[in-house]
This record gives sequence, C-alpha cells and structure tokens, in this order.
Amino acid sequence: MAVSEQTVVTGAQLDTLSINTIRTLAIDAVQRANSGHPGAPMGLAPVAYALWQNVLRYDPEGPIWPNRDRFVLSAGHASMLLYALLHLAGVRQVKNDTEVTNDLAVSLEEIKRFRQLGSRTPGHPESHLTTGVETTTGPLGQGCGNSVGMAIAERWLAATFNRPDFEIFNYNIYTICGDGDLMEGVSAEAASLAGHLKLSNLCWIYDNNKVTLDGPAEWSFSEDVMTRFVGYGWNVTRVSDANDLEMLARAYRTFLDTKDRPTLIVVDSHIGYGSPHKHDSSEAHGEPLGEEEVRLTKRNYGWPEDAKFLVPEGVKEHFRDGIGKRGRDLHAQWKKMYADYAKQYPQQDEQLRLMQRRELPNGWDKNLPSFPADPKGIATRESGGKALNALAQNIPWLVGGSADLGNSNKTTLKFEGAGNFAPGSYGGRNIHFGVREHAMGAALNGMSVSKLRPFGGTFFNFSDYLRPTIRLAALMETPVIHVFTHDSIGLGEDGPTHQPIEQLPALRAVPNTIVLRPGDANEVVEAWKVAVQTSHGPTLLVLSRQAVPTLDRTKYAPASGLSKGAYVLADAPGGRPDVILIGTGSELSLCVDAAEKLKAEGVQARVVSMPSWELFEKQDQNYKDSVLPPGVTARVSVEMSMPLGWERYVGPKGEMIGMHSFGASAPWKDLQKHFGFTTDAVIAAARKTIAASK
Ligand SMILES: Cc1ncc(C[n+]2csc(CCOP(=O)(O)OP(=O)(O)O)c2C)c(N)n1
Ligand SMILES: [Mg+2]
Repeated sequence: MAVSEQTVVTGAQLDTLSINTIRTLAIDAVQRANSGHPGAPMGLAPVAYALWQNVLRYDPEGPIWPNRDRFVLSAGHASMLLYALLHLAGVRQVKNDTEVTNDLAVSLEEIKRFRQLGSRTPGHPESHLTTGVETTTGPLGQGCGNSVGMAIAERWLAATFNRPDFEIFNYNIYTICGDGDLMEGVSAEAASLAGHLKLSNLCWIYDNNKVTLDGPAEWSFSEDVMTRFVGYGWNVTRVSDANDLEMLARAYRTFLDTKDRPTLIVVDSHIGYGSPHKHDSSEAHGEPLGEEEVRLTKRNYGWPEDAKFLVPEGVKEHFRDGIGKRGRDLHAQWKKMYADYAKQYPQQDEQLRLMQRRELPNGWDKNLPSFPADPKGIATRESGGKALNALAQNIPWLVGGSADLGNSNKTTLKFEGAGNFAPGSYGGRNIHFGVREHAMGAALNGMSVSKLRPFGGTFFNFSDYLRPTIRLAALMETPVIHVFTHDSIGLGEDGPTHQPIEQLPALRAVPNTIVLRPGDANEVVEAWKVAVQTSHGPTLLVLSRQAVPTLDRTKYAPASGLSKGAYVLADAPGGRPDVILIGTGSELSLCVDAAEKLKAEGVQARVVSMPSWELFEKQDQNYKDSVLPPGVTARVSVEMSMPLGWERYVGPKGEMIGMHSFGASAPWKDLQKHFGFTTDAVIAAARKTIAASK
C-alpha cells in the first residue's frame, strides 16, 4: 500500500499505516539527531501498537488518572517508540505533577528535537520531563524492576482502598523488555519476587529479537528464558511473529485472563535494519540508518521516500478512536464511581488526594518518640525503628521493608494491623523483599512513582548492590527512603566485607540525594522527619549498629538543628572557639567528649554536628558562616569513613580523622582503638590544627 499525505485508508490498512508511522517517526528522529537506536522501535512498533491501541486503559487527556494502566519501556534505548506513541495518542503534558495542560507531552516539534538540549525527547525516557513516561529507563533491567514495584503498589492500593462495589484500583502494568533487560541481574531478582508474590497485574513483553548491540544474542545469551520464567512461577506465552496483530491480541488476552501469576509474553521479532539486504548483517543497529538506507526502508514500507516526520491523515484520528475513546470512557466511568466513593468514604478520599500530591496527613508527626539524656544511649538503628513505627502509624501509605534484614535494620512495622504484604494479602505494610537489594531498590522506585511513600532497609555496605536505583530515584526526583544500618566499622565482628568505607563519599556524590547520618537518638527522629517531608528525591538514613550516647539537650542545642544539615551543638564561651570539632553519626559524641577535656586544658572548642552536607549546602552563606566562621581555621572532622571531601569543611589547616583502609573483623572496642577513633585522637588532632592555624 503506497502512502501519500492525502491517502485515505480504513480498517486493517489503518493498523499498518499507524505502525509504519511509528517506525518512520523513529527513523526520521534518529536520523535528524544523528544518534539513537532506530532498530528496536522498528521491530517493536506492532507489539506496542497492538497494546496501546487495543488493550491499554489509558486516557491521553487524563494521563495522571490514578487507575490508568502503566506502560514501562524497560528497553529505554527504544525511546522513540514511546515518544511516537505519546505523540500519536495525543497524551497531554502535566504541570507541577498535578495539572493537566492542553500541551501535547510530545509534539511533532519535540520529535524533531529528539536528543536535543531542553527537549522532552531525551535519548532515554525521563519521567520527570515527559508526561506519559511512567518511569525513567535506560540502564537496562531497571524498568523491569520498577514495574514490579508498580505492581506491588497497585495490589496494595487495591487491597487498601477498594470497597464492595467500588473497584477504585484494578490497573495493570505492561513492560517491554529486551535481551539486555533479561540478562541484567536486577530483572531476575525482580521476576523472582514478582512470581513469589503472584503479581497477576504484571505483564512483561520480551522482545526476543535474538540480537544485542555487539551482534547476535547467542554470542552471550543462550539460556532458556521461557523455562526460567516458568520456574519463577510466571505464566509464559509466545507470539511467534511480532507483526501478527491477532496473535498479539490473543497473548494480551491470555495475560488479562491469568489471575494467579504474572505473565511473560515472548515475542519473536526482527530488529529493524532498514532494507532487506541489511537484514541479516551483524551491522550495528545502535546508530542512525543513514540517508540512503532511510529511503530504501521507506520505499519498503510503501512510504513516500522524501517525506520526513510524516503523520498521514487518519492516523491520529485512528488513535483517538482507539486508545483515546476507550481511555476517555473508562476514565469518565471511573470518575463517576469515584465521586460516590468519595462521598461514602471521605477519609479514604482525603488520603488518596494527599498521596497524589505527595503531601502528608494532618498529625503526621504526632507521638514521635523523644529520648532522655543517657550516657549509654541506644543504637541509631534502634531509635530509627521507633521513629519509623511512630510515623508509619500517622502516614498510612508509608510502606516498605527490608532485603532480609528487617530485624537488623529495625525497619519492621510492629504496630497492630501493620501486617505483611504477601501473596493474597496485599494490604500489609511490611514487604519482605528477600535477599534482593537491587530489585528492592528498583521496586521502591516503582512504588514511589505510584505515589506510595516507600522505604527499604539493608546494611549500608550493601547500598552498593542497589546504588543504580538511588541514582535513578535522584534523577527521577522521586522520594524513596533508604534505611542503611551497620554504618561503619562500628558494626564490629562481621569484618571488612560488611564495613562501609567509601560509601558515604560515594553517595554524597549523587546529585539531588540527601544523605543523613544522625548523631544520637533525637537527631534520628529529626532525620526521619526530614525524610518524610522530602518530596523530590531520595533520602538515605545512615544508622549505627552500636549504641551511641543520647545527648543532654538541656545542655546542648536542640536536635531540630539537624534540618539545616549542620548546627552548633556546643559552643565556646562568647562564640569564639579556638577550634571547631565537626562530627557526624557515632563520632559526634567523641567530639563532645574531646571538647569537655579540652576545656579542662583551657582550650575552647565548638562542637558542630553535621549529619548532612546536602542540607547544609542549601543554607544561606550567613548561616553557614555562623556555624563554620571563616575566621576559625583550626578545624577537625571526625567520621568513620573515607574522609574524601571533608577538606571543604576543615580547610587547608584542618585535620580529618577518618578511615584510610578497609576495616577488620574484631570486637568494636578493639577496632575503635586500632583505627584511632578515640577522644585522645580527637584532642591530638585539635592541638595540631590549632598549632597550624597560629
Ligand atoms: C545497564 C546497561 N548496560 C548497557 C547499556 C547499553 N545498551 C543499550 S541497548 C543495548 C543492547 C541491548 O540489547 P537488547 O536489550 O537485546 O536490545 P536490542 O538491541 O535488541 O534493541 C546495550 C548494551 C544500557 N543501556 N544499560
Ligand atoms: Mg535484543
């Protein structure tokens, strides 16, 4: 069928026309940008078309409808596939997370600006930029992991908010993934978890095109994917021809009919290489086709060879009559039902509205613990568990768990009714992620973009296992809370395999991420308050296994100073210190002790508690100077971590007490002496920096 700008077509021809429009938009955008992957969108166009046009319950004019189906393109390099769909379906852009505008999320102009500065069509889909992009993908495997979190979120929302005759939540999550996604470990962890949890609202569509960037997939990938997923407890079905819309429709129907487990649809496809002569070559497909190849390909599709960014007449209308009409009708019915629901269940309605806006309920901070002075004190993981349990009773959608360390992380919600999130009882607030840190991190991101307030726990050292997900939460500007306990060599006997050294500086290096290492029980409560009030990025709580003294707040400044990142805990007379001692976490009390002893020697020390660099950097210069006066250059930092970066706070004359090697397996008291985290060491460093500053 030849196409011109005026062609009028109907029926099955419209399917082909629409699919080829997706393909040629991808080809043209990649060609103009002179970078990107045209092949994957070309191969996947019918698969995505069959889903969007005939199955997806999505209202392009209401893209934040809470009960919309979610579409995740885990194969983020195929971004043009998603942009073309968003354009053709007419999805509207949302402002400030809540306000649907009349602007298209992806206009044709934006497609022409693919991969350009400031466009809504970056190289890989970014959810904070483009409405309709449900989660940011690009690092392969992450979208798969996110989709499991989205499926968890839907099950939780349904169990929590649905009422007889009011099925407020019953949406599904569809994820397109490729060979790369399925090779990545995170997708295996996530699939295992999804199978265990029997998440029947989850459908992965595997683009089995037998090719990856370097060449044939068989060079590195020969496992039996279908058998593997059967082993995970998934329903597995196959579509042997990606261009067969009927077979695709049957596969989606199979998914919808499967009520007891997730579904994997294996779709045998051919990646688009352009014209047939290129078809079997192992030529790289992660690049533009080139002008000549673009022509040949278009000729092959029966497309005008010279037309660029052509959307033939009838295509947009076709989408409007398909996904558009279905979505609009379903959304309208839902709104009607919801209005009655809101009348009958005003409390639930209020909660759902707050969640959508990422706001906290009234009284969210009531009954928070407050800890009396205690020289023996308690571990910050302990006080953390108490603060979390109080907050979670006030914020019903604070939901999370641990990667099999709940008892160590103290992240278990223990109050009446908290319950476990388990197959068939999806209203529980405690999720057992199992020993799957990476999938946990990815799932937390998926829960967060679904507007829950998720938290997850593991040992701080194993933040390495989920670090990619922290980075993505930061990029996506989505508020996930990580509880990292066993924060240093202070964990003792487990030894250097478990003792974090470089994790603090490494995570402080991630933009838009708040790292908090509170110094005593009352700072922990304040840290949790910061965490739940943060709405546009991840917060990492770094907590100790060992007890730390609870400081006497009648003698020292209040712990609320934590919200400024750093504050003067104890000052020298007249605010004129000879030296400033800066501590974080468990080392704060070392600084306090050292200051007391220095005082007896006639040296006036100021103690600064600095639980968060990021929060401190947000303060104005006056405040910063009031905490660290430029005139006082004798400064000591104390932190059981690689001290990388502390130079900026202690200055050229300052001293940094930190870790310069791995730790060791021994009782904590012995490690403390061995690695020099003692009051005497702080005093010696203070003397040294005072001498250097004179
Ligand atoms: C974690 C990660 N590693 C590497 C890449 C780079 N990369 C992008 S696409 C791709 C090929 C993946 O092959 P497949 O998933 O089969 O996609 P196809 O080439 O079939 O579209 C690679 C390696 C990436 N995006 N993410
Ligand atoms: Mg592939």
